[in-house]
This record gives sequence, C-alpha cells and structure tokens, in this order.
Amino acid sequence: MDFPSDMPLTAPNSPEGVHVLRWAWARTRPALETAVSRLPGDLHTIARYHRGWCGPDGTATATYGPDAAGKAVRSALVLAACTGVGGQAEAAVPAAVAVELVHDFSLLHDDVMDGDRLRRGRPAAWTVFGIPLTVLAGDALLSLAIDHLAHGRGRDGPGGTGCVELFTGCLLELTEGQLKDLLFEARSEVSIDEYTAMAEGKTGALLGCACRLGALLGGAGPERSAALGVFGRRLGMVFQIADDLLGIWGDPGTTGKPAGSDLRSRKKSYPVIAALSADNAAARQLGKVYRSDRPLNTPEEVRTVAALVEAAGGRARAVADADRILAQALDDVRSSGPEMTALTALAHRLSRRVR
Ligand code: GRG
Repeated sequence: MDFPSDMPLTAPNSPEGVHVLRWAWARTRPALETAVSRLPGDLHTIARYHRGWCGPDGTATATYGPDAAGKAVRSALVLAACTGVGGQAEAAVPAAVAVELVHDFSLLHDDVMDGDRLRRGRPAAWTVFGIPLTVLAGDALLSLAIDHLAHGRGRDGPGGTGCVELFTGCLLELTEGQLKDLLFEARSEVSIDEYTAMAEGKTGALLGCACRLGALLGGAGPERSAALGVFGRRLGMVFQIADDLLGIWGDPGTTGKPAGSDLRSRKKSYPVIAALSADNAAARQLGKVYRSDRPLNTPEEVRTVAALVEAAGGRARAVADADRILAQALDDVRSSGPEMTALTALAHRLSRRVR
C-alpha cells in the first residue's frame, strides 16, 4: 500500500480505517525494507518481489500498483494497539515488522502448498523463482522475524519481556491451523466448529498476537494485553470469513486472486460449509457437486455453484456470523479502554473489505 509522500499522516485516532492503515504503514515500511535487506541475494529479491517492490530481476519498479504490497493489516494492529493503550508507536515498530515478515513467509509457503499461481495481483513468487528458492525465502523471512523481534523489542523497555515467547507460541498455532486446513481438503464434510478452530489458528492467532504485542510494547499489563489479544483473534475470524466471501464473490481485478478458485478446488470455506449445513434443495444440490470430483471447467459452471451457495443461504449466514463476531470483538475493545478509536476503525475496515 503506497501513498503520495506529501499525504498528511492522519493521527492514529482517526475513525477511518484506511487512515490508520496508511499511518501505520508509513512507520512500518522503512523498517521492513531495512530488515529484509539483511537477506542474501536471491532471497532478498524474492522477499521484495513478494511485496511488489521490484520485478523478477530485482529492479525496483513503479509498474506495479499499490495493491501489490499487501494491506499491511497486521502491522497496523500492532501499532494501533500500542497507541491505544497509551504507548508510543515507535516502541512497537519491531513487532510490526515481525508480524509482516511472518505473514509474508506464510503466504509464500501457502501458495506453494496450494499451487496458487496468483498473489497480490501478480504471478506468485514460486511461479517466477521456482519452489526451492521460494521455500527458502519463506524460511529466511520466518527466521528474520524472530531475530528482529528478539533484538528490537526493547528487552529492558516496557513490555519487552515475554514478547518472543508469545510470538513463537503464535507460530505453532499458525502451523496447527494450516495443518487443519490442509486436512480438510481430503474430507467430504467439515463442521462450522471445526472450521472455526482452523481459522482461529490459521488467521486469528497472528491477528491476536499482533494486538497483544502492540499492547505489551505500549506498556499495558498482561491482563489488558490478553484482552486485546482476544479482540484480535475474533477479528481474525471476521477477517477470514470476509476472505472466504471474497474468494467466491470478490472482483478478481480488486482481490488480485483468480475468480472462483475456491469453488473450483472445492474448498470448504465458511459460506460453503454454512450452505451445506442448511436443509433445503440448493444445499442438497451443492452437496452433490461437492461430493463429485468432476472438474468445474467453465466460468459458467463456477457461477452456478456460487449461486447454489447463495440460494442455500451460505452467503447470508457467513455475513450474519461475521457481523455477530465483529460486534463481540468491538465489545472487547470498548471494555478495554477509551482510546481505542484506531483499533475500532480497523475492525470496521477489515470486516467490510473488498480485497
Ligand atoms: C508459522 C511455522 C509457521 C507455519 C505457517 C503456511 C502456513 C504455516 C500458514 C498459512 C496461513 C495462511 C496463508 C493464512 C491465510 C490468512 C489470510 C486471510 C491471508 C490473507 O491476508 P491479507 O488479506 O493479505 O492480509 P495481503 O496480501 O493484504 O497482505
């Protein structure tokens, strides 16, 4: 996410989520670039390419649109939580960098695991640099994330203690969430509860960790930080459901992902699971499609399956459930103190995202 260098940086208590994202990215991006510059040769190029900062040959280019850099949601949560508890954003920048590095690593590996060829509107890194180097670049980003947090957390400053342990615990949760997701592929049925446990690990853990780290580094005590961690986890659930909705009904030109790929691969995403659990004719028809292994070849076929998910009530239930979880998350921040405008703005923005 780039923006003109003369753009005024709105204070982090702006009620507009987009301003909070820009404010946070202006603080995170330079530190992220510096961190990534520690990587050797090709791995540095892959990391920069993945962020949309350069082309395949490493040449910095302005050709790629701002979306190629990613939305930088996780770093914004770190900094908003930090300032929300009364801290100085600068104290939390190393944690903001660390969560973005882990996020980048997880996307690099996820694209390899899923065989996804498009990421942030561009060819996924593995299709450009090959699988071995891309996997290694991911490994390097993960190592860098831990190293960056360990050395930059202000060990003697407020909240420094326990940050690395929190972070590594989150990594284990992420791994478990991803494992569940991968195992879902081979199953014909997945319940909403099973999905929720998977999404809490795959997505909620890192968003929760981001909020908790930011709060700790802003000087909050363990209880308040943990409460913000719960908020982040709930928000992660909302974010994942929104991601699943976009995976079916999003505009590929905006999401940077191919249209209907989740349905083509018969992914058990939230709207699909919700639709399959309904008791109506569309749900039964959808069940037949999901049990068959006949490829969905044409855009028309994909549209028909999307219409079945909608007719069975899967889309409406996903939206309603995301709204309910968002309301719970917002209650969490309200009870966590009065200075939560930035986090609240981010929560609204992430629940109504279009990419
Ligand atoms: C942590 C050791 C360890 C392993 C991780 C590969 C893996 C195991 C986990 C993958 C988890 C994953 C891909 C979760 C997806 C979460 C998600 C909704 C991603 C999309 O995030 P956005 O929309 O992406 O913030 P941008 O492009 O905006 O940065």
